[in-house]
Amino acid sequence: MSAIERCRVTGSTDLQPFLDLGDTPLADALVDPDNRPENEAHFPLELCFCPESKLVQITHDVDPEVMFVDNYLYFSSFSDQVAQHTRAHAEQLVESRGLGPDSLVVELASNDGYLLRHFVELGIPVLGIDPAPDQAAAAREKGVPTLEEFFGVELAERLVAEGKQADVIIANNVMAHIPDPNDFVGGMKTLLADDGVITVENPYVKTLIDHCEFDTIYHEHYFYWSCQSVDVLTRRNSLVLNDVQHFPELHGGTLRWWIGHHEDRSDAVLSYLADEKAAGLDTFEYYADFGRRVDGVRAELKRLLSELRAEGARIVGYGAAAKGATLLNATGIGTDLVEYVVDRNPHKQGLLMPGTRQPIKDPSFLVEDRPDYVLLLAWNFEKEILDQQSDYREQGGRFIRPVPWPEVVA
Ligand code: DWN
Repeated sequence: MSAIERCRVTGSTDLQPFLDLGDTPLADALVDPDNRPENEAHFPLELCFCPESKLVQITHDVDPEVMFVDNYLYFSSFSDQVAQHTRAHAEQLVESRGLGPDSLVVELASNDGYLLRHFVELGIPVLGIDPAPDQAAAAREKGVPTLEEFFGVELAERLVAEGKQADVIIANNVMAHIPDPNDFVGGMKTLLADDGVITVENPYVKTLIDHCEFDTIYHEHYFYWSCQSVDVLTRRNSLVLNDVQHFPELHGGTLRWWIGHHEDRSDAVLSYLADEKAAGLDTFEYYADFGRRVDGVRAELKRLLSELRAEGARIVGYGAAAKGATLLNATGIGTDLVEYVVDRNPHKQGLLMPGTRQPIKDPSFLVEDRPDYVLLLAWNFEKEILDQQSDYREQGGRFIRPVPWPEVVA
Protein backbone atom coordinates (compact mmCIF):
# COMPACT_ATOMS: atom_id res chain seq x y z
CA MET A 1 0.00 0.00 0.00
CA SER A 2 1.54 3.33 -1.02
CA ALA A 3 1.04 6.79 0.38
CA ILE A 4 -1.16 9.20 -1.55
CA GLU A 5 0.76 11.57 -3.82
CA ARG A 6 -1.89 14.27 -4.09
CA CYS A 7 -4.24 16.10 -1.73
CA ARG A 8 -7.70 14.54 -1.94
CA VAL A 9 -9.31 18.00 -2.28
CA THR A 10 -6.96 20.11 -4.40
CA GLY A 11 -4.71 17.52 -6.08
CA SER A 12 -1.66 19.38 -4.74
CA THR A 13 1.52 17.32 -4.40
CA ASP A 14 2.78 19.52 -1.56
CA LEU A 15 1.79 17.09 1.22
CA GLN A 16 3.71 17.67 4.46
CA PRO A 17 3.73 14.67 6.91
CA PHE A 18 3.77 15.48 10.65
CA LEU A 19 2.63 12.39 12.59
CA ASP A 20 3.37 8.66 12.28
CA LEU A 21 1.44 6.28 14.58
CA GLY A 22 2.89 3.16 12.93
CA ASP A 23 0.98 0.29 11.29
CA THR A 24 -2.36 -0.35 13.01
CA PRO A 25 -5.42 -2.55 12.30
CA LEU A 26 -8.75 -1.04 11.17
CA ALA A 27 -10.18 0.52 14.32
CA ASP A 28 -13.76 -0.66 13.74
CA ALA A 29 -12.79 -4.17 12.60
CA LEU A 30 -13.43 -6.00 15.85
CA VAL A 31 -12.23 -9.61 15.77
CA ASP A 32 -14.46 -12.70 16.00
CA PRO A 33 -12.77 -15.06 18.51
CA ASP A 34 -14.16 -18.06 16.62
CA ASN A 35 -12.69 -16.86 13.38
CA ARG A 36 -9.59 -14.95 14.39
CA PRO A 37 -7.02 -14.36 11.69
CA GLU A 38 -3.46 -14.92 12.90
CA ASN A 39 -2.87 -11.18 12.41
CA GLU A 40 -5.54 -8.96 10.88
CA ALA A 41 -4.45 -6.48 8.22
CA HIS A 42 -2.44 -3.51 9.48
CA PHE A 43 -2.03 -0.25 7.57
CA PRO A 44 0.24 2.78 8.03
CA LEU A 45 -1.47 5.42 10.18
CA GLU A 46 0.15 8.77 9.35
CA LEU A 47 -1.09 12.35 9.00
CA CYS A 48 -0.02 15.04 6.55
CA PHE A 49 -0.98 18.68 5.93
CA CYS A 50 -1.76 20.32 2.59
CA PRO A 51 -1.14 24.10 2.60
CA GLU A 52 -3.42 24.61 -0.43
CA SER A 53 -6.55 22.92 0.98
CA LYS A 54 -5.44 23.76 4.58
CA LEU A 55 -6.53 20.17 5.31
CA VAL A 56 -5.07 17.46 7.57
CA GLN A 57 -5.51 14.02 6.08
CA ILE A 58 -4.21 10.46 6.46
CA THR A 59 -1.52 9.43 4.02
CA HIS A 60 -2.78 5.94 3.10
CA ASP A 61 -6.14 4.91 1.60
CA VAL A 62 -8.07 1.83 2.74
CA ASP A 63 -10.92 0.62 0.47
CA PRO A 64 -14.21 2.04 1.87
CA GLU A 65 -15.97 -1.21 0.93
CA VAL A 66 -13.62 -2.98 3.36
CA MET A 67 -14.02 -0.42 6.14
CA PHE A 68 -17.71 0.35 6.22
CA VAL A 69 -19.79 -2.60 5.06
CA ASP A 70 -19.07 -6.16 6.16
CA ASN A 71 -18.55 -5.83 9.91
CA TYR A 72 -19.13 -2.15 10.65
CA LEU A 73 -20.40 -2.08 14.23
CA TYR A 74 -20.76 1.62 15.01
CA PHE A 75 -24.36 2.35 16.03
CA SER A 76 -25.11 5.97 16.89
CA SER A 77 -27.83 5.15 19.37
CA PHE A 78 -25.60 3.97 22.23
CA SER A 79 -25.01 7.34 23.78
CA ASP A 80 -27.55 9.39 25.74
CA GLN A 81 -25.45 12.50 25.07
CA VAL A 82 -25.58 11.93 21.31
CA ALA A 83 -29.34 11.28 21.55
CA GLN A 84 -29.92 14.60 23.34
CA HIS A 85 -27.66 16.45 20.90
CA THR A 86 -29.40 15.11 17.82
CA ARG A 87 -32.89 15.77 19.19
CA ALA A 88 -31.92 19.42 19.76
CA HIS A 89 -30.48 19.57 16.23
CA ALA A 90 -33.72 18.26 14.70
CA GLU A 91 -35.81 20.71 16.71
CA GLN A 92 -33.54 23.61 15.65
CA LEU A 93 -33.90 22.66 11.99
CA VAL A 94 -37.68 22.19 12.09
CA GLU A 95 -38.13 25.60 13.70
CA SER A 96 -35.49 27.59 11.79
CA ARG A 97 -36.38 26.14 8.39
CA GLY A 98 -40.15 25.90 8.85
CA LEU A 99 -40.11 22.21 7.85
CA GLY A 100 -43.40 20.41 7.24
CA PRO A 101 -45.11 17.67 5.20
CA ASP A 102 -43.90 19.18 1.90
CA SER A 103 -40.24 19.26 3.02
CA LEU A 104 -37.52 16.64 2.50
CA VAL A 105 -34.72 16.02 5.00
CA VAL A 106 -31.86 13.82 3.77
CA GLU A 107 -29.14 12.46 6.03
CA LEU A 108 -25.88 11.14 4.63
CA ALA A 109 -24.52 8.28 6.78
CA SER A 110 -27.86 8.07 8.55
CA ASN A 111 -26.67 5.04 10.58
CA ASP A 112 -29.52 3.46 12.60
CA GLY A 113 -32.02 6.28 12.13
CA TYR A 114 -30.93 7.91 15.40
CA LEU A 115 -31.58 11.42 13.97
CA LEU A 116 -34.10 11.12 11.14
CA ARG A 117 -36.57 9.38 13.47
CA HIS A 118 -37.24 12.77 15.07
CA PHE A 119 -38.46 14.17 11.74
CA VAL A 120 -40.51 11.01 11.04
CA GLU A 121 -42.28 11.55 14.39
CA LEU A 122 -43.25 15.05 13.17
CA GLY A 123 -44.56 13.83 9.82
CA ILE A 124 -41.68 15.38 7.89
CA PRO A 125 -40.51 13.30 4.87
CA VAL A 126 -36.98 11.94 5.23
CA LEU A 127 -34.47 9.86 3.32
CA GLY A 128 -31.53 8.10 4.94
CA ILE A 129 -28.45 7.12 2.93
CA ASP A 130 -26.01 4.64 4.50
CA PRO A 131 -24.08 1.72 2.94
CA ALA A 132 -23.93 -0.37 6.15
CA PRO A 133 -26.68 -3.04 5.94
CA ASP A 134 -27.21 -3.65 9.67
CA GLN A 135 -27.50 0.04 10.47
CA ALA A 136 -29.86 0.58 7.49
CA ALA A 137 -32.06 -2.28 8.70
CA ALA A 138 -32.20 -0.77 12.19
CA ALA A 139 -33.18 2.59 10.64
CA ARG A 140 -36.03 1.06 8.63
CA GLU A 141 -37.36 -0.49 11.85
CA LYS A 142 -37.68 3.12 13.10
CA GLY A 143 -39.66 4.07 9.99
CA VAL A 144 -36.71 5.77 8.27
CA PRO A 145 -36.55 4.88 4.55
CA THR A 146 -32.88 4.21 3.84
CA LEU A 147 -30.83 3.69 0.67
CA GLU A 148 -27.91 1.30 1.23
CA GLU A 149 -25.50 3.23 -0.97
CA PHE A 150 -22.45 5.48 -0.82
CA PHE A 151 -23.39 9.11 -1.57
CA GLY A 152 -21.91 11.23 -4.36
CA VAL A 153 -22.81 13.14 -7.51
CA GLU A 154 -24.12 10.06 -9.33
CA LEU A 155 -26.64 9.16 -6.63
CA ALA A 156 -27.61 12.83 -6.18
CA GLU A 157 -28.35 13.12 -9.90
CA ARG A 158 -30.49 9.96 -9.76
CA LEU A 159 -32.50 11.38 -6.86
CA VAL A 160 -33.00 14.74 -8.64
CA ALA A 161 -34.11 12.87 -11.78
CA GLU A 162 -36.77 11.22 -9.55
CA GLY A 163 -37.99 14.71 -8.59
CA LYS A 164 -36.27 14.89 -5.20
CA GLN A 165 -34.63 18.10 -3.90
CA ALA A 166 -33.53 18.35 -0.27
CA ASP A 167 -34.57 21.27 1.92
CA VAL A 168 -32.06 20.02 4.49
CA ILE A 169 -29.03 17.77 4.05
CA ILE A 170 -27.42 16.52 7.24
CA ALA A 171 -23.96 14.96 7.35
CA ASN A 172 -22.90 14.09 10.90
CA ASN A 173 -19.50 12.42 11.39
CA VAL A 174 -19.25 11.36 7.77
CA MET A 175 -17.23 14.06 5.99
CA ALA A 176 -14.16 12.62 7.68
CA HIS A 177 -14.95 9.19 6.26
CA ILE A 178 -15.34 9.74 2.52
CA PRO A 179 -12.35 9.26 0.19
CA ASP A 180 -13.49 11.87 -2.39
CA PRO A 181 -14.73 15.07 -0.71
CA ASN A 182 -15.31 16.88 -4.02
CA ASP A 183 -17.66 14.11 -5.20
CA PHE A 184 -19.40 14.08 -1.80
CA VAL A 185 -19.91 17.86 -1.62
CA GLY A 186 -20.65 18.00 -5.34
CA GLY A 187 -23.51 15.58 -4.65
CA MET A 188 -24.74 17.84 -1.85
CA LYS A 189 -24.77 20.81 -4.25
CA THR A 190 -26.74 18.78 -6.81
CA LEU A 191 -29.35 17.53 -4.34
CA LEU A 192 -29.85 20.74 -2.29
CA ALA A 193 -32.85 22.94 -3.08
CA ASP A 194 -31.91 26.54 -3.95
CA ASP A 195 -33.03 27.86 -0.54
CA GLY A 196 -31.95 24.71 1.30
CA VAL A 197 -29.29 24.26 3.99
CA ILE A 198 -26.59 21.68 4.63
CA THR A 199 -25.31 20.97 8.14
CA VAL A 200 -22.04 19.10 8.49
CA GLU A 201 -20.75 17.98 11.90
CA ASN A 202 -17.27 16.65 12.62
CA PRO A 203 -14.74 16.68 15.43
CA TYR A 204 -12.67 19.89 15.24
CA VAL A 205 -9.03 19.48 14.20
CA LYS A 206 -7.96 22.39 16.45
CA THR A 207 -9.25 20.54 19.53
CA LEU A 208 -7.55 17.34 18.35
CA ILE A 209 -4.20 19.11 18.12
CA ASP A 210 -4.55 21.36 21.18
CA HIS A 211 -5.81 18.53 23.45
CA CYS A 212 -3.57 15.84 21.94
CA GLU A 213 -6.54 13.67 20.99
CA PHE A 214 -4.35 11.44 18.80
CA ASP A 215 -6.56 8.42 19.42
CA THR A 216 -9.31 9.99 17.28
CA ILE A 217 -7.02 9.36 14.32
CA TYR A 218 -7.86 6.12 12.50
CA HIS A 219 -8.11 4.89 8.92
CA GLU A 220 -11.88 5.45 8.85
CA HIS A 221 -11.12 9.17 9.35
CA TYR A 222 -9.46 10.30 6.12
CA PHE A 223 -9.81 13.99 7.11
CA TYR A 224 -9.57 16.28 10.16
CA TRP A 225 -11.46 19.48 9.38
CA SER A 226 -11.04 23.14 10.29
CA CYS A 227 -13.28 26.02 9.25
CA GLN A 228 -10.57 27.06 6.78
CA SER A 229 -10.45 23.65 5.09
CA VAL A 230 -14.26 23.41 4.95
CA ASP A 231 -14.28 26.91 3.44
CA VAL A 232 -11.83 25.81 0.70
CA LEU A 233 -13.79 22.63 -0.07
CA THR A 234 -17.20 24.32 -0.25
CA ARG A 235 -15.97 27.17 -2.46
CA ARG A 236 -14.36 24.65 -4.86
CA ASN A 237 -17.85 23.15 -5.23
CA SER A 238 -19.74 26.47 -5.62
CA LEU A 239 -21.21 26.35 -2.12
CA VAL A 240 -20.67 28.74 0.80
CA LEU A 241 -19.75 28.13 4.46
CA ASN A 242 -22.14 30.56 6.18
CA ASP A 243 -22.17 29.66 9.86
CA VAL A 244 -20.60 27.48 12.55
CA GLN A 245 -21.62 26.15 15.96
CA HIS A 246 -19.22 24.68 18.53
CA PHE A 247 -20.05 21.72 20.80
CA PRO A 248 -16.97 21.37 23.03
CA GLU A 249 -18.33 18.35 24.95
CA LEU A 250 -19.23 16.22 21.94
CA HIS A 251 -16.70 13.65 20.68
CA GLY A 252 -13.91 15.65 22.27
CA GLY A 253 -14.94 18.91 20.53
CA THR A 254 -17.24 19.09 17.49
CA LEU A 255 -18.10 21.86 15.02
CA ARG A 256 -21.34 22.06 13.05
CA TRP A 257 -20.92 23.91 9.77
CA TRP A 258 -23.94 25.49 8.00
CA ILE A 259 -23.57 25.58 4.21
CA GLY A 260 -25.75 26.87 1.37
CA HIS A 261 -25.88 27.91 -2.28
CA HIS A 262 -25.81 31.62 -1.44
CA GLU A 263 -23.49 33.73 0.74
CA ASP A 264 -24.94 34.87 4.08
CA ARG A 265 -21.97 34.64 6.44
CA SER A 266 -22.43 34.97 10.22
CA ASP A 267 -20.10 36.80 12.58
CA ALA A 268 -19.36 33.41 14.19
CA VAL A 269 -17.91 31.89 11.02
CA LEU A 270 -15.90 35.03 10.24
CA SER A 271 -14.55 34.97 13.80
CA TYR A 272 -13.56 31.28 13.59
CA LEU A 273 -11.81 31.86 10.27
CA ALA A 274 -9.91 34.83 11.72
CA ASP A 275 -8.97 32.93 14.90
CA GLU A 276 -7.69 29.96 12.87
CA LYS A 277 -5.60 32.31 10.76
CA ALA A 278 -4.18 33.93 13.91
CA ALA A 279 -3.40 30.50 15.44
CA GLY A 280 -1.64 29.41 12.23
CA LEU A 281 -3.91 26.46 11.29
CA ASP A 282 -3.08 27.20 7.63
CA THR A 283 0.64 26.65 8.30
CA PHE A 284 2.71 23.50 8.79
CA GLU A 285 4.32 24.98 11.93
CA TYR A 286 1.05 24.61 13.84
CA TYR A 287 1.12 20.82 13.34
CA ALA A 288 4.88 20.32 13.33
CA ASP A 289 5.43 19.45 17.03
CA PHE A 290 2.23 17.40 17.43
CA GLY A 291 4.12 14.14 16.88
CA ARG A 292 6.53 14.94 19.70
CA ARG A 293 3.66 15.75 22.09
CA VAL A 294 1.88 12.51 21.14
CA ASP A 295 5.05 10.54 21.86
CA GLY A 296 5.09 12.10 25.33
CA VAL A 297 1.48 11.12 26.05
CA ARG A 298 2.00 7.55 24.81
CA ALA A 299 5.13 7.12 26.96
CA GLU A 300 3.43 8.52 30.07
CA LEU A 301 0.33 6.35 29.62
CA LYS A 302 2.42 3.20 29.25
CA ARG A 303 4.51 4.22 32.29
CA LEU A 304 1.44 4.85 34.44
CA LEU A 305 -0.25 1.57 33.48
CA SER A 306 2.97 -0.41 33.96
CA GLU A 307 3.52 1.18 37.38
CA LEU A 308 -0.01 0.34 38.52
CA ARG A 309 0.34 -3.23 37.27
CA ALA A 310 3.71 -3.56 39.05
CA GLU A 311 1.91 -2.56 42.25
CA GLY A 312 -0.44 -5.50 41.66
CA ALA A 313 -3.40 -3.49 40.39
CA ARG A 314 -5.72 -4.88 37.72
CA ILE A 315 -6.69 -2.62 34.80
CA VAL A 316 -9.46 -2.95 32.19
CA GLY A 317 -10.86 -0.61 29.52
CA TYR A 318 -14.25 1.06 28.95
CA GLY A 319 -15.52 1.58 25.40
CA ALA A 320 -14.73 -0.67 22.43
CA ALA A 321 -14.48 2.57 20.49
CA ALA A 322 -12.52 3.17 17.32
CA LYS A 323 -10.45 5.66 19.31
CA GLY A 324 -9.81 2.90 21.84
CA ALA A 325 -8.37 0.68 19.13
CA THR A 326 -5.98 3.44 18.05
CA LEU A 327 -4.96 4.19 21.65
CA LEU A 328 -4.26 0.54 22.51
CA ASN A 329 -2.44 -0.29 19.27
CA ALA A 330 -0.48 2.96 18.82
CA THR A 331 0.67 2.82 22.47
CA GLY A 332 1.30 -0.94 22.57
CA ILE A 333 -1.16 -1.70 25.35
CA GLY A 334 -1.85 -5.44 25.32
CA THR A 335 -3.78 -7.76 27.61
CA ASP A 336 -0.77 -7.77 29.96
CA LEU A 337 -1.71 -4.18 30.89
CA VAL A 338 -5.45 -3.96 30.06
CA GLU A 339 -7.14 -7.34 30.54
CA TYR A 340 -10.47 -6.74 28.78
CA VAL A 341 -12.76 -3.95 27.58
CA VAL A 342 -16.43 -3.38 28.42
CA ASP A 343 -18.98 -1.82 26.06
CA ARG A 344 -22.77 -1.60 26.18
CA ASN A 345 -23.21 -2.10 22.46
CA PRO A 346 -24.33 -5.78 22.30
CA HIS A 347 -23.04 -6.04 18.71
CA LYS A 348 -19.51 -5.61 20.11
CA GLN A 349 -19.76 -7.87 23.18
CA GLY A 350 -18.09 -11.26 22.72
CA LEU A 351 -15.71 -9.91 20.07
CA LEU A 352 -12.06 -8.88 20.53
CA MET A 353 -10.38 -5.48 20.16
CA PRO A 354 -8.50 -5.31 16.86
CA GLY A 355 -4.76 -5.94 17.13
CA THR A 356 -4.41 -6.07 20.92
CA ARG A 357 -7.23 -8.65 21.21
CA GLN A 358 -8.79 -7.66 24.57
CA PRO A 359 -12.14 -9.49 24.92
CA ILE A 360 -15.20 -7.18 24.99
CA LYS A 361 -17.71 -7.71 27.79
CA ASP A 362 -20.90 -6.11 29.15
CA PRO A 363 -20.24 -3.15 31.51
CA SER A 364 -22.14 -4.93 34.29
CA PHE A 365 -19.10 -7.21 34.62
CA LEU A 366 -17.19 -4.32 36.29
CA VAL A 367 -19.24 -4.59 39.51
CA GLU A 368 -18.90 -8.39 39.48
CA ASP A 369 -15.17 -8.54 38.69
CA ARG A 370 -14.10 -5.35 40.54
CA PRO A 371 -10.89 -4.44 38.68
CA ASP A 372 -8.88 -1.65 40.39
CA TYR A 373 -8.78 0.73 37.41
CA VAL A 374 -10.75 1.36 34.21
CA LEU A 375 -8.99 3.07 31.31
CA LEU A 376 -11.52 5.42 29.67
CA LEU A 377 -11.10 4.48 26.01
CA ALA A 378 -14.38 6.36 25.36
CA TRP A 379 -13.18 9.44 27.29
CA ASN A 380 -15.46 11.63 25.18
CA PHE A 381 -18.35 10.21 27.25
CA GLU A 382 -16.54 10.52 30.61
CA LYS A 383 -19.44 12.17 32.52
CA GLU A 384 -22.07 9.81 31.12
CA ILE A 385 -19.96 6.74 31.88
CA LEU A 386 -18.85 7.77 35.39
CA ASP A 387 -22.46 8.61 36.31
CA GLN A 388 -23.52 5.25 34.97
CA GLN A 389 -20.75 3.38 36.84
CA SER A 390 -21.49 4.83 40.30
CA ASP A 391 -21.80 1.33 41.84
CA TYR A 392 -18.33 0.36 40.58
CA ARG A 393 -16.89 3.64 41.88
CA GLU A 394 -18.58 3.15 45.28
CA GLN A 395 -16.74 -0.19 45.45
CA GLY A 396 -13.50 1.82 45.17
CA GLY A 397 -13.00 1.42 41.44
CA ARG A 398 -11.20 4.31 39.72
CA PHE A 399 -11.06 5.62 36.15
CA ILE A 400 -8.04 6.73 34.12
CA ARG A 401 -8.44 9.45 31.47
CA PRO A 402 -5.76 8.97 28.75
CA VAL A 403 -5.79 12.39 27.04
CA PRO A 404 -4.84 15.25 27.01
CA TRP A 405 -2.48 13.83 29.69
CA PRO A 406 -2.86 10.42 31.41
CA GLU A 407 -4.29 10.78 34.92
CA VAL A 408 -6.42 8.92 37.45
CA VAL A 409 -9.62 10.97 37.52
CA ALA A 410 -12.11 9.41 39.96
O1 DWN B 1 -16.64 9.40 13.55
C1 DWN B 1 -16.94 8.59 14.42
C2 DWN B 1 -17.04 9.02 15.84
C3 DWN B 1 -17.74 10.36 15.91
O2 DWN B 1 -17.78 8.08 16.57
C4 DWN B 1 -17.21 7.19 14.04
N1 DWN B 1 -16.24 6.84 12.99
C5 DWN B 1 -17.05 6.20 15.13
C6 DWN B 1 -17.29 6.79 16.44
O3 DWN B 1 -16.04 6.81 17.08
P1 DWN B 1 -15.87 5.80 18.25
O4 DWN B 1 -15.99 4.36 17.83
O5 DWN B 1 -14.64 6.19 18.97
O6 DWN B 1 -17.24 6.05 18.95
P2 DWN B 1 -17.71 6.47 20.28
O7 DWN B 1 -19.15 6.73 20.08
O8 DWN B 1 -16.91 7.52 20.91
O9 DWN B 1 -17.49 5.09 21.08
C7 DWN B 1 -18.09 4.94 22.28
C8 DWN B 1 -18.18 3.47 22.55
O10 DWN B 1 -18.54 3.35 23.89
C9 DWN B 1 -19.26 2.82 21.70
O11 DWN B 1 -18.87 1.51 21.33
C10 DWN B 1 -20.45 2.74 22.65
C11 DWN B 1 -19.79 2.64 24.00
N2 DWN B 1 -20.51 3.24 25.09
C12 DWN B 1 -20.74 2.46 26.21
O12 DWN B 1 -20.37 1.30 26.24
N3 DWN B 1 -21.41 3.02 27.26
C13 DWN B 1 -20.90 4.54 25.02
C14 DWN B 1 -21.56 5.12 26.09
C15 DWN B 1 -21.99 6.55 26.05
C16 DWN B 1 -21.84 4.32 27.25
O13 DWN B 1 -22.43 4.78 28.23
